Amino acid sequence: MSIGKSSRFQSAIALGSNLGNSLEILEAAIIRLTQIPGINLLAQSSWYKTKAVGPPQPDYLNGCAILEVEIEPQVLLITLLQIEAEFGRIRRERWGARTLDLDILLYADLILDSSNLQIPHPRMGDRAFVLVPLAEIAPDWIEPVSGRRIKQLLLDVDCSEVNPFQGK
Ligand code: PH2
Ligand code: MG
Ligand code: MG
Repeated sequence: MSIGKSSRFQSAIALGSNLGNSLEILEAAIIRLTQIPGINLLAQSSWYKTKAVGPPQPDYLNGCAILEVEIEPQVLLITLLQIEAEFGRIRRERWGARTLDLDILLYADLILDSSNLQIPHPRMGDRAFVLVPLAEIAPDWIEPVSGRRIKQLLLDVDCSEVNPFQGK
């Protein structure tokens, strides 16, 4: 796959928050993404309340979005990190609580393994908090490492701790 200047690709991203007013933060982050030149929002999942995976910490709100991007993966990563910082994210322990986490899950059918960025996200296939919202908006996207559709990957994870978010 070549990434020419005027090319457009679809990228799937995961959003998560478990510190502060997570709903407000996530909805503001979506709006912020739409303001970035070279990013268009194509689809947004609903929000899910999910039990934290990793060290003990509060439940998360999670969701996914499909972006149409005219920027390369490394530029998209920098953009997402900047937005996380704008929302007050401080990086402490790995997998610890955070106001905003924006992860690149998929970028077209690209497989990328660089020191600071792996695409597809290496743990997406194990994570119900990613697959449930992603299956809502992109069930037929083929994860290029496994060659399996998102809706197929979803069959192999336990979704019991990923619940539609009710409260507003
Ligand atoms: N993110 C993590 C670690 N654990 N657990 C849930 N439920 N949701 C997350 O977004 C999440 C997590 C690291 O990024
Ligand atoms: Mg993450
Ligand atoms: Mg992250």
